[in-house]
Amino acid sequence: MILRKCKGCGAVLQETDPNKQGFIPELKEDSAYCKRCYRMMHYNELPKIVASNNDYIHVIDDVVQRNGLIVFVVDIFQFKATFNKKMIDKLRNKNVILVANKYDVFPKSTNIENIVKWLSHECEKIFFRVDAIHIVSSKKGYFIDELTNTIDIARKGRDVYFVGCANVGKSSLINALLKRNTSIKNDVISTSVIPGTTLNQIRIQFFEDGKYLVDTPGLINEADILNQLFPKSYTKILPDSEMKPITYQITNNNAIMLAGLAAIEFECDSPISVIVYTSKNLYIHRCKSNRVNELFETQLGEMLNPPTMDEKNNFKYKTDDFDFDGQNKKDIWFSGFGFVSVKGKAKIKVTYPEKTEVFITNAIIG
Ligand SMILES: Nc1nc2c(ncn2[C@@H]2O[C@H](COP(=O)(O)OP(=O)(O)OP(=O)(O)O)[C@@H](O)[C@H]2O)c(=O)[nH]1
Ligand SMILES: [Mg+2]
Repeated sequence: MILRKCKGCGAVLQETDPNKQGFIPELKEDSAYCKRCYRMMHYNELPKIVASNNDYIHVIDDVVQRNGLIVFVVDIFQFKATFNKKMIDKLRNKNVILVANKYDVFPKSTNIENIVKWLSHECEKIFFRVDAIHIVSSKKGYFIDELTNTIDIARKGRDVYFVGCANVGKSSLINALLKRNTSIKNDVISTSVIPGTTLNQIRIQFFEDGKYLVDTPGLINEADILNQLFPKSYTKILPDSEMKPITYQITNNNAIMLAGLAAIEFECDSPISVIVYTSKNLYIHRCKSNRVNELFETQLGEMLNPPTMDEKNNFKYKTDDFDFDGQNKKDIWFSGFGFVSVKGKAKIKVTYPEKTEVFITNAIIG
């Protein structure tokens, strides 16, 4: 018996168990999509069955053993979380093109050359060798031709595998490549805002020599804020269009709260400049540092939302202290909900959800 796979998620089609991957009520010779993918594509339904890290490990181990070109996709808005150490460890010593997707959410004024240099430096810092770096937007189709050219040169007659954390836009990128380079007009692979949409390898014959583009399930990042929220809050977290950075002149004992997700408190001798890069749907509140605890206690789920009332019970916070010497502009990255750029000398206390992470880098912009 030939196993037929769903074109949208890669699961093996089956007509016996509606609660398992690949279910289709009636399996026919020409069945292409499982019920889950059909409903995602035609009714914008969110998937209830999602990939686990077992699916990811099973597939990634197979991919790295093959002699293919690897396109390692990261989400530029969540760069530090998706430039993930576990992923990188799998990809060392392979032919890798690093692709930073979702460029459309960055302000139009952003200098792309500087971002490429910054990404290149981040790779060098951890001795991660890549053959090329590209910045793209799968959603808007930005720089897809440039990536196509690099893939054509670098693949040297081999298949091309798209790997990366869940939700970075691997499937969207393959859809964009197909729409740009073939007569296909609609998405072939299912995509959604829920991490774990792609369930198994999806192989699409693409090149003239018969070789394939291969999509894979993403590594679910346990520190991602999305894991602690319900999908209805995602629209407040994930920018769906260009971010509008907000600049603050911060004086001693000022604080900035990123809804109820984080608070950043500043101690500084002279005023410093702080720019907040988040979804424009996320409520940003500036206050005195001595009000932060009270606001967390009284306003969580109300003014400070997300988390909503339903979500806030899962939230526990931790704090980290940082000493910025004022030499270079620095970014404070939160796992999944944005970054804050700080120019100036300051002691900084960051309060954020316990299960997430905070990273400091030199500023990505400017
Ligand atoms: N703003 C923006 N959103 C994007 C872009 N590419 C993908 N997305 C969105 O990001 C979400 C995840 O996209 P997918 O293509 O499903 O991501 P994936 O990496 O295949 O995810 P998994 O299959 O879960 O591993 C979807 O809501 C997409 O619409 C982009 O270039 N810009
Ligand atoms: Mg996918």
